Amino acid sequence: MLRNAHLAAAFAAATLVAAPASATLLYSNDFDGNVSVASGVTAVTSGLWSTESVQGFSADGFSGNLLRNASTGNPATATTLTLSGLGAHDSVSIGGLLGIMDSWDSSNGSVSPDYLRFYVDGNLVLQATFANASGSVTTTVGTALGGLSHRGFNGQYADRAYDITGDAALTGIAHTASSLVLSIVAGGSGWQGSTDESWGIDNLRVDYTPRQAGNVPEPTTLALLGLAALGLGARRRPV
Ligand SMILES: [Ca+2]
Ligand SMILES: [Ca+2]
Ligand SMILES: [Ca+2]
Repeated sequence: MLRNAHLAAAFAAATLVAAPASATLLYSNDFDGNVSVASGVTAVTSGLWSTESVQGFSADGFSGNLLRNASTGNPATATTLTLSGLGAHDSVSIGGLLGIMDSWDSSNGSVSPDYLRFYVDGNLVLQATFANASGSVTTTVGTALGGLSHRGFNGQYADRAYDITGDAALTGIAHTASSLVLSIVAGGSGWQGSTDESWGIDNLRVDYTPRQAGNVPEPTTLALLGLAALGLGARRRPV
């Protein structure tokens, strides 16, 4: 009975401290002047951060202005966000609304491949392509909104919209460093950019999962478990 009581107490303690941590906002930007940065965190933007009206993307929940990156080159000019001063954490997640504008040519279209890539600390976490004008491969990033339809910008071509929040590749990215560099950049040997193909983002957000005591078993918990195991061993010894 004593053994069981010890084990029950030890496992109860382990269960209590191992409660899952919840995602917490690190940074958000609606590109309409509302930027939120977690307390103690510094946000620095670099590369391309120009904004313009969301036009027809308003039907998909975009609002006011969005960041639009229409740069050319391979790779094109990145949109980069550097966050520093992060507290202890185990993972980060990236969310927002993504606009894929005009004549993207997929990875197997007429002037292709066209890729959109997300990097965290220089590591590629997501590579996506979209068959807006030619080709046949389209990556669903998160949840597709509204299908392939004209939303403005270059009126000759249809656009796509996604809610990237919750995308498997952008959620729960293992990360523990005190700084984070998020880069979003288009490229590929078929990337034309400019008004031919571009991308935009609205309501960009980065969340992290603060490390709680229970994310790693505390020494006291291990000691309790050890004591319980010792008790079990003692009980099993022949008298
Ligand atoms: Ca906006
Ligand atoms: Ca094109
Ligand atoms: Ca292209």
